[in-house]
Amino acid sequence: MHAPLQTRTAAEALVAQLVANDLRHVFCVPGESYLAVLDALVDSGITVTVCRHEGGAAMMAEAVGKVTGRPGVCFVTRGPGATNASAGVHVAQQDSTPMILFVGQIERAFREREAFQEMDYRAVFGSMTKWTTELDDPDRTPEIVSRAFYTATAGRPGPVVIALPKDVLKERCSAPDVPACSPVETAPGAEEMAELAGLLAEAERPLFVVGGSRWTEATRAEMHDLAEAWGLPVANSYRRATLFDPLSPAFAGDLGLGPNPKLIARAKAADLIVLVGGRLGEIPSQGYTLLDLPSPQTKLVHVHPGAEELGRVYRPTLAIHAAPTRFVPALARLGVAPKPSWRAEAEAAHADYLAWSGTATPQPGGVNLGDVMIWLRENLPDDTILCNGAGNYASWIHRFYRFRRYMTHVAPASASMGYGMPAAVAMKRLYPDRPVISVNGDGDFLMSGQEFAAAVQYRLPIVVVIADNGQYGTIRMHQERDYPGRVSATELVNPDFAAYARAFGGFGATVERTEDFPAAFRAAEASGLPAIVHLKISPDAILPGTTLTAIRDKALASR
Ligand SMILES: Cc1ncc(C[n+]2csc(CCOP(=O)(O)OP(=O)(O)O)c2C)c(N)n1
Ligand SMILES: [Mg+2]
Repeated sequence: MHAPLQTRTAAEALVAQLVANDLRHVFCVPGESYLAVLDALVDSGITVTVCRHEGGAAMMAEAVGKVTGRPGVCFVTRGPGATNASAGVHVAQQDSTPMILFVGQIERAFREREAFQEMDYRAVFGSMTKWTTELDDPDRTPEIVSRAFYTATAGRPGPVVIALPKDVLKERCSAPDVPACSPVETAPGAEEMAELAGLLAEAERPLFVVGGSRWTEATRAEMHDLAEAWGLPVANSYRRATLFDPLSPAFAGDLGLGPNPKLIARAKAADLIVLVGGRLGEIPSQGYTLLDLPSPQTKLVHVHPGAEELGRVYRPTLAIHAAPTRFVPALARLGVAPKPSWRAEAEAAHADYLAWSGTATPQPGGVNLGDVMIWLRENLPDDTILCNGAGNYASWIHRFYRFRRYMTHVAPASASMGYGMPAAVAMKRLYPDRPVISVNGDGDFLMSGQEFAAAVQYRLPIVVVIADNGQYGTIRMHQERDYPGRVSATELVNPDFAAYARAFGGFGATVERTEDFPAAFRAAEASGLPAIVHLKISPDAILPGTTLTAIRDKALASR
């Protein structure tokens, strides 16, 4: 039944259209520019999470979009609210995540006077979104919101921004709701699949690389069955570790930052690379060195849901315009005769991965982050969600933690700092019954550490681990490589993070030795409160494989 005409405002129609799309959560920082929406949310059944910074709110929405494949929704106010939120919009762009950001806007009558906090959203967000628009006509509210759901999710997913003039929101909308967005699936053609069968039949050393978005748990499971049955080695792209179980015998390793050199050698020696869903961007392509560009010598099959991504960077041997959800079942239906050489490669690659991730490397200092990750992987349930942002500390996550289940890692492929804390809040709001942990660097955490207040406000018992090495370690590492001994703007004086947690109403513990971590972590869990476990890491422990001192000495020696 269509809603009765003229009885609701545009703000109410907007919220009804979100409900029609089965949206459960919105993340926001309020603003007087969109009071009418805040009011419409009151009786909507949608759960509202109020945040302390729009960057955090936008990252929370992005995290929801990432794990569910349906747009995460964020509301912020005009001007400064919108520019703060841009941090999360950029993550959604780089990570191919469906997301909708609604921004309060000045009244239509004041436009172009640079009224209070006025901005031209099309100009500001134009290069960051799939679509930026402004709602001009209250009667078009359902249409515009429906289109936002389609645009954000179709092809290569990404962010949409909709500005909402204050006066439009209060006007009457006579248009009925639009039915929920039904995702646009792109299936491969029979000709392309036949060509792929031919390429596989010729290949002795194929390597599959899974990445991007538009996967589902079922598609992932089908990819496992197929890879294991055929003996195909499968690596994951940067920050897409949950697309393949690391303990599957077909798992070849993580083609991200700081990868196993043996995996890089294997990828370079492959005679066929089948890239499913990802873009092979700067990080997984190892700074565009893995394949010749634009025309790789290695045969490359690129499977992507966005037609515009095919041939954009690499000219593939075969382009398949398809979402992983439709490609993987089509692959399973191909009459392929697996070769013994494939399985031999997969087994060797998997053995390399197990050796690379098996035991922690020695580190200077009292706390070895490798041992911490290994303890977590051995002691946390498989459905635990681990969130993080950016910094060298994440190298130990990528190398030693094992994401056994789909979407249990929520981290930005854009390597945006300050993501791990808001993402953990969003995940615990979404999945209250699953363990959620957030792993952060000291610099990283304080970019959105204020969202710890949201965790306290909503009583979310998440455990936040902070690897505190007193520096912006990643940048210090590059500094020592390029300008050895000349430290500039990378040292940090930090608060007592355990006391920080307590000041907010949470639980805090400080760990100075690896062997004290398990008890501190268990105490954090047992507190039932949002908790911070503050790890004191030696600044010299810069990467699992080397130290800051070694990097500096090497750079000095080569001068
Ligand atoms: C929003 C944002 N600003 C700056 C950077 C550049 N950057 C990348 S890692 C890093 C330092 C991270 O420091 P920390 O969180 O303490 O982790 P560590 O490297 O010390 O382990 C910086 C400044 C970034 N990736 N994102
Ligand atoms: Mg640090």
